[in-house]
Amino acid sequence: MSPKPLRFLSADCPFQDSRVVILGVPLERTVTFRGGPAQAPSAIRYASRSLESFSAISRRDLTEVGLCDLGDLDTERSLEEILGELEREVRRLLGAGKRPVILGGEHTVTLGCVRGAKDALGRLQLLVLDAHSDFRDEYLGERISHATVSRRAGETVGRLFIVGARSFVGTELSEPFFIAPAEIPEVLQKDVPVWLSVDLDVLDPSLCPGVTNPEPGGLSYHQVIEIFKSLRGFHVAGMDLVELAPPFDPSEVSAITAAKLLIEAILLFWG
Ligand SMILES: [Mn+2]
Repeated sequence: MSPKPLRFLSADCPFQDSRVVILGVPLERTVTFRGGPAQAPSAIRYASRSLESFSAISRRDLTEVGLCDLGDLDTERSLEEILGELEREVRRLLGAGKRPVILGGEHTVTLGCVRGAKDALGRLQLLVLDAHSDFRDEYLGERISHATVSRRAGETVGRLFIVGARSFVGTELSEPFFIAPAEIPEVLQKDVPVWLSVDLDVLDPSLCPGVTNPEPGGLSYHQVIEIFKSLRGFHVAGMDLVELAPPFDPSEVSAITAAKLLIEAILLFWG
């Protein structure tokens, strides 16, 4: 017998035939409040097994997408090496015509994603769903950190929009790229690929308490689904889903919510 690795629900398509490719990046390096993101990829895969592959929202089934799960990137090395390999992987996947779905890990993984995507696609716009602005230039002496990731990723991409933010530093609030969900179709360009970064703390902590930095006053599950729906008609090139901290939700509802959001996103964007 050969042992069966833990895979995301319905992710049994061989790589060469796949359209959507899941890659876990259990990165937990610059976390400052409370830990757990290293356990997130496995927790999301495990939680996905409790869900149906059919979506009542898009009326499509995950088994028909061509979903492949590559497992996890090796994170037993320097942050720079991890982000470098992630960048190469995202570039390789996009170059092969795949849609990468990256499971963090802390939010810093978005930086590797957008570097690879920008390289592969030339033009890129970044849409971040996050309770936090993550817009410091430096945090605890680090320029690359979960607390600076939107600034660094925005510098890479050039076009950045953040939805759901309710935790700011100083005068950031007046920055024009903090937008309301309804503004998404107006500000995104139809002819430029979109990278979508979903920090689970964009959801209200009553719905998803198992995150590294819970922030009250968040979006509902259905508001996030409406945001996904508003991206249909745009060219969503890939996405990441970050900051789940499984130890802080023993009910596992947070991991199930993460898995369910992934199913709906994959089917709405690429089903
Ligand atoms: Mn956040």
